Amino acid sequence: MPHNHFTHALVRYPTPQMGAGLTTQSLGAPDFERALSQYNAYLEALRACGLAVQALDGDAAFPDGHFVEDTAVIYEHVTVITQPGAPERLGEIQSIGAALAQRQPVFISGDGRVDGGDVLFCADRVLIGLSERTNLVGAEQLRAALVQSNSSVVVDFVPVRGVLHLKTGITELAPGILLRSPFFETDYHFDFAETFLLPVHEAHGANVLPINDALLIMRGYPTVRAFAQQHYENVIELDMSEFAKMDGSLTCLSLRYNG
Ligand code: CIR
Repeated sequence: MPHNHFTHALVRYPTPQMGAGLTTQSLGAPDFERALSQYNAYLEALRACGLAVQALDGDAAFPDGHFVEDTAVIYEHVTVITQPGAPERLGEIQSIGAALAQRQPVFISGDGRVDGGDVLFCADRVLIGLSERTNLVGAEQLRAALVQSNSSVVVDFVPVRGVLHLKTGITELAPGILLRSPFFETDYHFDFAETFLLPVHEAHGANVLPINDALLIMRGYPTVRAFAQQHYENVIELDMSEFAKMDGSLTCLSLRYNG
């Protein structure tokens, strides 16, 4: 099964409290009504890609709770519930664990910390970013779970500096083609793929989301759109401005998996 083939997505609605979430940006407070309409367009795009979308209600106690990607990692038959690196977000995992209970998840535990935004599935390997949110203990626990599911999987650790998560800094546009933010610094060499370095004003556009035969990209990044159109007939452009104010992008708003 190709690594970007999915049948299901788990999401959680944002709440009017979303502006109280964590952010490193100085872009002002998100407009909730606009965020909701951007979010609904995102869900529509997931459905247009053929995914059955399970949407959980938002929980005002967790203003970052709609960034569900950080709370779990789903790879082939293994589901790992994380321990997000930001203490404010630890409580988000309860409801995600319950929603994924039928997949018999395993859990990052003890001192381990992992944000799913640091986990990038590429065509021939899995990259786990070591960031301010994901530590070595967590990355090793996650690698062990992935290897237990598939003993031939290649898992590399990637030091992450200059951006919040690995996938803020780099994503795989198509097999063997990576898009990289100029702010992302690392000692890891992505020599297994061709890497396109985006201009500074398009840095945030590095987060793209391939699903089945389509590629989701964010609106406002013409270089990204041009690359995307070279490789996909079906490019879906989405306005994510209100989520970007809170360090969010495309991948963070859903957990994709095969049901
Ligand atoms: C946070 O700082 O945790 C949220 N405001 C943004 C999380 C974005 N997650 C992601 O890109 N995977």
